[in-house]
Amino acid sequence: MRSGFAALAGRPNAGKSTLLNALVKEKLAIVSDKPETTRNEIRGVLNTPDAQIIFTDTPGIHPGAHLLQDRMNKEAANVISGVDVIYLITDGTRPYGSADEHVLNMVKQAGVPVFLILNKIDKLPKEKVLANLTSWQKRFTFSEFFPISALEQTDFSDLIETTIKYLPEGDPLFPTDMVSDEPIDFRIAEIIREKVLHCTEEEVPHATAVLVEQREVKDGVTEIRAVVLVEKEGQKAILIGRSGRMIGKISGLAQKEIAALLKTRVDLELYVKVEEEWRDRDAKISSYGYGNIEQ
Ligand SMILES: Nc1nc2c(ncn2[C@@H]2O[C@H](COP(=O)(O)OP(=O)(O)OP(=O)(O)O)[C@@H](O)[C@H]2O)c(=O)[nH]1
Ligand SMILES: [Mg+2]
Repeated sequence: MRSGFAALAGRPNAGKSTLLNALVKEKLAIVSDKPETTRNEIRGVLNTPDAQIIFTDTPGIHPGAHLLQDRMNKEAANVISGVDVIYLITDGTRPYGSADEHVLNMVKQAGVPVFLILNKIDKLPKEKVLANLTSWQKRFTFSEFFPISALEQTDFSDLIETTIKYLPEGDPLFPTDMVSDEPIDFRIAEIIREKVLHCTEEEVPHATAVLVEQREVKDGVTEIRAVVLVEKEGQKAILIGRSGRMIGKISGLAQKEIAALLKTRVDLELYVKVEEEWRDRDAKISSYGYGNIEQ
């Protein structure tokens, strides 16, 4: 029996969360086309007859102006420092840049085997895949290379079997019937935040936090009240939309997905509140559950 941790690291938008969900065959982490979607570590447990892999998704590594970004980077660094294998996930459609270099330098310091995962090959011609892998190969001695499509691929047995070989021998570290250790209210809040990310543009997605304030089951219906926080009145107006149309759309999309997660009917009440500069306030960031590492 082998068991251990594999971290998914990389620059924002590389497809880390998409890969985590594909590996455990369950949507544990929210996904969007906006960079800096994931804000904290998210674990997904995969059990095979002879191994347990604890995959850990991390926030995209990217220096930024807000304390929130600083804490997200620290969270990623902290995860990376304590695992058995690192997947460096890169967006194969984008050229190697300073963002990749930053990630690579961080990953090198961990001193554990690193797999280069070249993602989004569904959008790449074959010859580019090879050229891209060769260019990465020159920069670091990676233990393994995997060109993948986290979005379209369904069989990851090759990656999983190879990862197991790098894990130490030992008993499972988590219960074998558990896929996620994420608190349910956090998963609900993240689903709502994902719909905000999908429905809004520019600064609004980045300035949004979501907190579930109440959850109660009454006559088979889960009643949930959640607050959507933004930093400015203008952002609040965008989120509410004309005659409440935008928040209504977000609520409708979220409600469906939360109902599927909880397997009950759901009554979701959302309200929008301004919390000025929450992204630069330590206590606020912590209370929303982002970037778990304390300063
Ligand atoms: N075409 C294609 N798109 C992909 C693939 N994997 C992920 N994406 C898309 O890339 C975008 C970013 O995906 P995420 O999984 O949220 O990326 P991430 O690395 O977790 O991003 P952060 O949390 O912001 O660091 C989304 O629009 C995904 O649908 C892939 O294999 N092919
Ligand atoms: Mg992510």
